[in-house]
Amino acid sequence: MKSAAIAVLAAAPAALAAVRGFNYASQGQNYDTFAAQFKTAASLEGANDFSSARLYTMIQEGTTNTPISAIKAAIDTKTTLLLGLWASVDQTAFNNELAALKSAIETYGSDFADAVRGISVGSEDLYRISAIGIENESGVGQSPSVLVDYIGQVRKAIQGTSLSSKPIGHVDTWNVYVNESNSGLISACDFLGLDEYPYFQTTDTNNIENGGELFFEAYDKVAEYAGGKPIWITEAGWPTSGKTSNLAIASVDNAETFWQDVSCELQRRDIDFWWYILADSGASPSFGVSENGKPLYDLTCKEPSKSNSTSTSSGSSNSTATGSHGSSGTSGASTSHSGGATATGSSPGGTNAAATSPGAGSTFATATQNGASSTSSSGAGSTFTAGASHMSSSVMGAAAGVILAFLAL
Ligand SMILES: *[C@@H]1O[C@H](CO)[C@@H](O)[C@H](O)[C@H]1NC(C)=O
Ligand SMILES: *[C@@H]1O[C@H](CO)[C@@H](O)[C@H](O)[C@H]1NC(C)=O
Ligand SMILES: *[C@@H]1O[C@H](CO)[C@@H](O)[C@H](O)[C@H]1NC(C)=O
Ligand SMILES: CC(=O)N[C@H]1CO[C@H](CO)[C@@H](O)[C@@H]1O
Repeated sequence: MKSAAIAVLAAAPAALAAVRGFNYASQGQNYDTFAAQFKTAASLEGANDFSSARLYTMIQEGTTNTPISAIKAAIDTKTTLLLGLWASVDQTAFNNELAALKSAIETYGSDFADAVRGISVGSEDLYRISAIGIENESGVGQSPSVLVDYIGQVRKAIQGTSLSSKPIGHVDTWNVYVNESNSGLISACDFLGLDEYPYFQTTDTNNIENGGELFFEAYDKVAEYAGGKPIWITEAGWPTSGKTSNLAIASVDNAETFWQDVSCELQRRDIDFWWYILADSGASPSFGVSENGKPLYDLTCKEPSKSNSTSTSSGSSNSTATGSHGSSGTSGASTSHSGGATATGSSPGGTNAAATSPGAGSTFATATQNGASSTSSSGAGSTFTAGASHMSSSVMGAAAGVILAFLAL
């Protein structure tokens, strides 16, 4: 049955133009701040219609299971949504995610359905239980079998509703998808969400000149395991400031290069993606493409010329030049951006305070660096995970280490 649904989805890609946008945390956010950011993103100078929003939770911060106000803000600003249900706590917490989903369906009806691009169950849960994730103390994750069960619960929850035809998937790092133990999870998904940050691939040749190459190499590896299912880029970005990460230097120039090599290439390939991130002022490393509603660098896509690395769809001429084609198992996910946000604003190692971005009239959740990530490893790039706002800090307390707290949810 599911394969029939997938076949339908696969048969109609032309009808669905790819969407693009940014990731949005839940912390410190309300209707007004979401709406302001969505408007900023959609009209950001140089950017071509970044009017989609990826969320990490269905639940409005500070409530048990009230739908996140981003939904109404998205409907009112004609923003599309990649919904997220946080899946790394337990069934009781997941029931609240489901309750918020059902409540949003009842409350917003077809307007909601029109806005929804897809539904993601979990975010980097399997990275956090992978060998590298454990080694890097990336926090509490979830097993593939529970994720598959949760996906089934979401399928059941949307059955017979306005959302019944929406694709359901999962978000994780590339090394997770190439791990055979997770093949059941892939089978359960309609799409695979990929978070991929060459900046954090510290055991690879991750200088900016090779950034696009590493990015699409990870994409191609996941494609080998995806069984033809769509791969959406759920997080990618390069910091404008922050520490050097192996050969990766955080700078405005390099962020601009990565934007040209990756964001613009994703646009040319018509792949759905949600960039990390609209604004990130005060975080280190800081991934924001804008501040106070203004781009930090030129977001206009040029003809590919700066670098040859991403101008072909795969196997570019430089693809084997870096020696970074190690076994995929050894270069796994690296830094974890754990958004171990807690309701009290005490995420591990950092503050969760959302910052009001001066001038923009918008509140952007800040990303908080939780610790040194200089030891972060290779591979799939970082994992930006988002802690559920209802998590106790002890639950998320394990998410120390390498980690940016993104307060995503
Ligand atoms: C492969 O995936 C399983 C299940 O998610 C996990 O327990 C295991 O640690 C992973 N292997 C590696 C090398 O990360
Ligand atoms: C791109 O390719 C051209 C021609 O092969 C070469 O001269 C140039 O150095 C390359 N640029 C980069 C950045 O690799
Ligand atoms: C591609 O390889 C050429 C030489 O083979 C090199 O000059 C160029 O810098 C490389 N480009 C990238 C993006 O690595
Ligand atoms: C901080 C930390 O433990 N980093 C480790 C993350 O995982 C990679 C890959 O196993 C190690 O090389 C890092 O040392």
